[in-house]
Amino acid sequence: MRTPLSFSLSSSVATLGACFIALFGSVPCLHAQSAVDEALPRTVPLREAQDRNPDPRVVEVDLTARVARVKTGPSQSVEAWTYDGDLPGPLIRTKVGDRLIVHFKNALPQPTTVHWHGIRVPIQMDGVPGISQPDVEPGGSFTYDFVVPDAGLYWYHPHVMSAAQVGFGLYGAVLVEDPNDGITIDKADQQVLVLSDIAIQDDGTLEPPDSGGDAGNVFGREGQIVLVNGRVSPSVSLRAGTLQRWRIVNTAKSRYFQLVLDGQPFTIVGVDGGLTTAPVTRDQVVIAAGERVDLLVAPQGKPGGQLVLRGMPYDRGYGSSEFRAVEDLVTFNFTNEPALPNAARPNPSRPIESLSAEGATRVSLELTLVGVDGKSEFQVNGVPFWKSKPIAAKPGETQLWTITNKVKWAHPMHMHGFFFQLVDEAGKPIQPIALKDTVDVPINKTVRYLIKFDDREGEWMFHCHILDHAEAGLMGTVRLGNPPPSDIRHTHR
Ligand SMILES: [Cu+2]
Repeated sequence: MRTPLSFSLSSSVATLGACFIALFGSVPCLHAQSAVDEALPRTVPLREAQDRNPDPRVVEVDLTARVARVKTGPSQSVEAWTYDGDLPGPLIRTKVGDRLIVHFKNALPQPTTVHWHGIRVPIQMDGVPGISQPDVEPGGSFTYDFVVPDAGLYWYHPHVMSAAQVGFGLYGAVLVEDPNDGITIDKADQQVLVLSDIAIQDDGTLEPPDSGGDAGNVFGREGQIVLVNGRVSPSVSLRAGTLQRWRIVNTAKSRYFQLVLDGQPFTIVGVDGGLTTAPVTRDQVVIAAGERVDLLVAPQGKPGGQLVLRGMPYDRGYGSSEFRAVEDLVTFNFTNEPALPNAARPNPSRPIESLSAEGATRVSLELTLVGVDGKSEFQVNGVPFWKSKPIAAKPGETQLWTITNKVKWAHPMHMHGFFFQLVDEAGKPIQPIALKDTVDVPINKTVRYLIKFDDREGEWMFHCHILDHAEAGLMGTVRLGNPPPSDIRHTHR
């Protein structure tokens, strides 16, 4: 039997509230007491992978997925699933055009793979079992080897039992730098921030990935402990007014981050696929699961005082903001030096050729949520992933995608392997032009984008990056060119 699930859910908002709290738990007070100022770093530390190749254009690293006890605060730790024993995994730093070689080993008790979110890799390197490669079995290994063609901040995570494995701690960032991007900011003031959360039970172990049952799938499970580069509410120390560049990725499996800095402005210079055609200034920034932002900010305040970067409650469905606390993400302790005056910020501009909707093939997706045999199912055009047919595309073809969200939950929709450009109802580019691979499709809203496929034939995934939604059906594929048939729909059911 098939019924629109929204009826049964909306009838009992109070029950949902209780459910939400049960799912996400109360937020424990884990804020670390800041140490003396001089002991504090200027940016939140993030371990980097060691490049063991002397060739300046080749970055070659080892990466092992394994269970390890990680510290999340001065007196808290958890046995998490990690890359190289760290939460998050090590930052892989490359320059645009470099060749990246990753010798990956699986020391987990489960099969896994590595997907390189946002990087335009060949299909064989995309990390999707059944399409790209076989599962990397426990004790097995796989070498990822590709060129990083576009500057920007990207990230890596498994594409096997993603909701469970990402939720357990498997994620890390890849920074692809362009030394000539025109942003001259001291290296010491360039910061990569990996935002995530983790769900830890009262007994100190990881929460099972199916906690909360069907309602958990519909809500999209959030961890009650919010992490910034693996730490709870870290503190840094810098001189007030110091101009910084923050490249931020949201690796949480469901949570959105709505950032505010006490009303101080962020200059957003880039998003998923690097710099946009022009910066925009905002006093808050929402980063949906999977998205990235590149922003300039000069935290201001009294010398010797404090300023806190906060995550404000964000409603991504069913009033979910009501069940959340304000999160202190990073505390800035200003030194006693006089504040630097607000200086003009770099104003980088990157030419991006806008795609044209003229002659583009129309593709329409309608996202729905239904109950099937007492179980919630997310559907694209009336079918869950395992019953779907691939969308056909030809090399060189431009498509205009119209995604309509008829669910009372927002969905950050991610396309593997390709960037897209957002357009309005008339098919005209939304300014500034940006290269995106993940876009939030808000509740009851429609998002449109143009996507141009190149000659990397293969079957490419697209899916909601609320990973519980993806696994409950909100996925699909594009069959570009004439790749061999895949059994992806069987491996994902
Ligand atoms: Cu979703």
